[in-house]
Amino acid sequence: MQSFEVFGCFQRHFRRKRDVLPEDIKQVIENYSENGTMNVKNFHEFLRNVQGQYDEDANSIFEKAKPHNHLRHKGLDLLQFLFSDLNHPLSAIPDDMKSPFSHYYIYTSHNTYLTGNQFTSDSSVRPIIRALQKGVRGIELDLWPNSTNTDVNVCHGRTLTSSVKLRKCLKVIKDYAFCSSEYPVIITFEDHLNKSLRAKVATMVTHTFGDMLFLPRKDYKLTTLPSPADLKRKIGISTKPPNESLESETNTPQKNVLFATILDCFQSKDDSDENSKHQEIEMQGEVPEYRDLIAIHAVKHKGDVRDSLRVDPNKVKRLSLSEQELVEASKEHGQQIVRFTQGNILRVYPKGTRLDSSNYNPYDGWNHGAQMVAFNMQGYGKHLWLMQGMFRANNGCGYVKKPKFLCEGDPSFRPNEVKKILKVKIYMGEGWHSEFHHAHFDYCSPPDFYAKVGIAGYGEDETPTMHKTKWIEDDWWPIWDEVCEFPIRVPELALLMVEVKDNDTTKKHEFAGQTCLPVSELRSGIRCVPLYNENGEKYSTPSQTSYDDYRVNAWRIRADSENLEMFLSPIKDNVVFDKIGDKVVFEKIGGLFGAIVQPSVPTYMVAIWHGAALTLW
Ligand SMILES: [Ca+2]
Ligand SMILES: [Ca+2]
Ligand SMILES: [Ca+2]
Repeated sequence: MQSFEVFGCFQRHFRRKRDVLPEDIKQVIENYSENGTMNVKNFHEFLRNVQGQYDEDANSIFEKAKPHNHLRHKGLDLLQFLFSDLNHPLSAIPDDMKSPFSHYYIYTSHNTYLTGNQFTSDSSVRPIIRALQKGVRGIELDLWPNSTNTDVNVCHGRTLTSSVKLRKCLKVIKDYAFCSSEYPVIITFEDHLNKSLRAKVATMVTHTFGDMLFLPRKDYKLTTLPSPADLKRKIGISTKPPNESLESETNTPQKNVLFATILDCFQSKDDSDENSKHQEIEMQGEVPEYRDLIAIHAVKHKGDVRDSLRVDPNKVKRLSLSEQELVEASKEHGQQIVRFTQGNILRVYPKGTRLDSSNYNPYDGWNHGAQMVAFNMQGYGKHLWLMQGMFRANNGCGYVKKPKFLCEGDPSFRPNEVKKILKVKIYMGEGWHSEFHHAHFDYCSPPDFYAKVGIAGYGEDETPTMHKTKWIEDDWWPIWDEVCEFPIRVPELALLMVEVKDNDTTKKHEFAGQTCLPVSELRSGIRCVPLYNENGEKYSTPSQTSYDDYRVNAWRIRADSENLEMFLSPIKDNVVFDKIGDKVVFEKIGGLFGAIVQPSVPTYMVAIWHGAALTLW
């Protein structure tokens, strides 16, 4: 009863202000619609004059937009269109995919099988599925013998993480590899096996993937890498050839080792670089069927980094460096790293002390052409947002073409010359009111949102402090209407960062959504920018939830039984569901399913306008 009184109070004092709009948007509505409704002709003019979309088929976009517009049968609600997925901020023009593999950044995960931290969390196939669904193309599996030395497990060795069977991991990789991108998946093995288990891995891999495998030439001398287009729907293995791998002495990862020993192992060694001396003995002979599977040979970095970075004209290789080794090497040998990455593959991985699955600045690797900047995808925070932002480019296919100066050297490259001024006007925010409890942000009043806008990028492109808008007091529908400008020197590597927070005077400001967008793909015009939560999960749009979305949600649940309760709890009363094996089967028994599902998957959107005030490139 009391909560109703409070709710009433909110209704009286803080009415929804949908009729209040930024001036520019009011103008557009006035110029291109009649009472907010557009016909095809209005729509065509609007796309051309406001959005700068000259070549698009206005009729087909109009038709696609209309079904969401149930209330108006004749035209298109302009405001509704502005806030729809069809008005997304990125151009969908694909990169050239026919250059050698080394000319692309590859969306790469670190210890892909871990569900949480690097020390005590469970190993599972679920994070592998999730990574593949997000378009991740580099999957890492650490191979260890089981306790009886008869089978191969995947786990983070010498920690308290649980293990999962390699067989299961390979199976889900086969099933999900191309569910969101048809470009090749690279599995990197960190191999702690003996000879007989390697033979077993070879059989398992061949048996599971069959024709999907990208196999190297028999003489092991891959001199130029094929292109991602050449390898569509292929899976490649990259690891150290057996005689360069370590032979584990104890073979079994010890789960009950003392904390001190574990800590020691983290500090002295990182996980893909097996330099732990007592573990290393020479390989006795080799397993040709295992070696034959390795598409890209990995080499171990030891000693002088200049030796590791030496380019062998007769053989392409993959080198792994920890984030610290990379930073250290780039101080003196930046140019050599760039030269190495023009024809070879460099993988960078998080330092071993990141037990909490945090990440590092991906630009340390990208600026030097490192293709595989491996991240803890189950992590969170700004660095992960940048990674996710970078791979929104190129239709999210998991490969992004590196800039020319990194691929082949470009004598005309001037890192200090401003090539473009990006002008961003941030208009308004929308969507929080329907998803959050009225007291979520502030206990006694509506939230006070502000937005932060900035650039992450090469060298000086990085904005030292983000532009912060004024905060709009007590309003679920903030209108900021503020302009900021960013000079950009290397647009190919720049990311536009947007973050929304609730301003508070007494405590830490609450997070309310974020996104990062590749500047080179930004479309001009008034655009709808979907925001993501702290883990980078996307929110979907309530008004557009259809029966298909409902099935997609069900499928997500199947892939993610961990979150089963979270998803199911709000919909339990209206659907019948059943669990058969890993599958959850739904049956709708009444009610509008979309509306019921939606509270657990909110939408936050910010409309922005941007345009290049000055384009010099
Ligand atoms: Ca607050
Ligand atoms: Ca407030
Ligand atoms: Ca507040």
